[in-house]
Amino acid sequence: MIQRILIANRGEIAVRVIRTCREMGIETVAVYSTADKDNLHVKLADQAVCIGPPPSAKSYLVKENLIMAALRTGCQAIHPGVGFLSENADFARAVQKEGLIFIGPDPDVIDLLGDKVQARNTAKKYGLPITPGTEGAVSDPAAAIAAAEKLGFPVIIKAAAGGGGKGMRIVRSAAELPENLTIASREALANFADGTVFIERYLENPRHVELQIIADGKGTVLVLGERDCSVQKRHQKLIEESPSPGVDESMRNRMAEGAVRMFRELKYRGAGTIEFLVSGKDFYFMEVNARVQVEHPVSEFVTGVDIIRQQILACTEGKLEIEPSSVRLNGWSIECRINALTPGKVSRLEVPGGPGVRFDSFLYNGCTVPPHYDSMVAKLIVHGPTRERALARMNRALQELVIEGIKTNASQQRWIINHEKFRSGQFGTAYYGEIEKEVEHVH
Ligand code: MV4
Repeated sequence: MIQRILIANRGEIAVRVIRTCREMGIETVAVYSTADKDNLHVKLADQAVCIGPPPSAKSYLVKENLIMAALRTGCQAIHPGVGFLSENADFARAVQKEGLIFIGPDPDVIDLLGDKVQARNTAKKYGLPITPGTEGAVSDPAAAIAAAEKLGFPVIIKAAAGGGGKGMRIVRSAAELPENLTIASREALANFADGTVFIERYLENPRHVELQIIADGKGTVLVLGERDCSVQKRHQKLIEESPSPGVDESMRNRMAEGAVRMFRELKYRGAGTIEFLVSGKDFYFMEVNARVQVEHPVSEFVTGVDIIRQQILACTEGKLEIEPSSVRLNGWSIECRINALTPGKVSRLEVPGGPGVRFDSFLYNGCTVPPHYDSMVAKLIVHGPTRERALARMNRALQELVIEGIKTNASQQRWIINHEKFRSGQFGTAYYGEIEKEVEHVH
């Protein structure tokens, strides 16, 4: 067993990883920018190293400084958390080159999955349904029109190096295609240093459903159920739940079967997510996220598995403590992300508690939320025997939560979950946009 891990991240996810490491008897080294010197992850870690000024491009994204900090403090591994360098294959390679363990899949696997065209073709090869689309890159306008007419409008142009919604264009007619192709490709080049784009048939208001995977890198693949992440504001997830109200046992099994084949063949190692679009009875592979995700706690609640623990074991020991056949899905879990609408000092904090409630956060009474990073400050997660009971519990927990000194979206979250559309479970990715006007009037 390794003795010490450097956590190349900040805030809530760094705190989450530190907690599991301590339970495993693994020492932790936190890193922090000067804006984060009093952050909770710095206080909870065994040691902390300052890695630069507030802008993440000069601190949390500087690969050499992170690796240097790990070497100087005698770490054997680096956990990248979420965001920042968590899916950066060059970082993973540089970590390995120094003899350190990167807590994630192989750099070549990260590269393959990071290319959405290659990921689609890989998924197809292993029998997963993919959205009807071009087999590879599209650059010529005439060829694009021909392909789109074959697929049928509307279509969506996506960046091969993209993901998470950046650089996408929805196109409803052939006339609009050439200009959008140019814009999409230019945006992709500017954002991802790669202008390659491809085209898919556009599905209106699908659900976003993803499976939680943990694999040992030797062919054993655990599927910890699915999550529904359809409630999103401009590609920012707001609410996640497990199971998905739109997935039945048959669909869950078909998704899992394809996912297991794909992850086994890739010799995938650690935690990962396979994303699907769900439209009625049909599902389509979308992409793989080669990291642990923010919303992993809802899967922890329904399976009872500590995902970070299994991820660390997979990547450092090449083994898991759980048999694929022993995974059971229990009850219903919902997560509300709590985002800061303003930075500042938290003058009062009352944390919800009681049965089936979990609060993952870097907040403490008197802490400061700096303006430089992601606005998410906490995740409120509940578990109950049914969706209805979980919803009642989330309402109760949101009522108990008090955050003063900064503005948050907590009261907006209550509005979103109490809407008839959400309560009925009949919603897709368009849901938030449909109620946005109402939500923005909530204070
Ligand atoms: C789509 C789609 C409809 N049809 N692809 C958005 C994020 C990126 N990973 C892919 N996305 C979408 N791809 C086809 N062929 C709709 C979306 C989409 C979406 C997906 C998941 C969650 C929220 C979304 C909001 C708008 C669009």
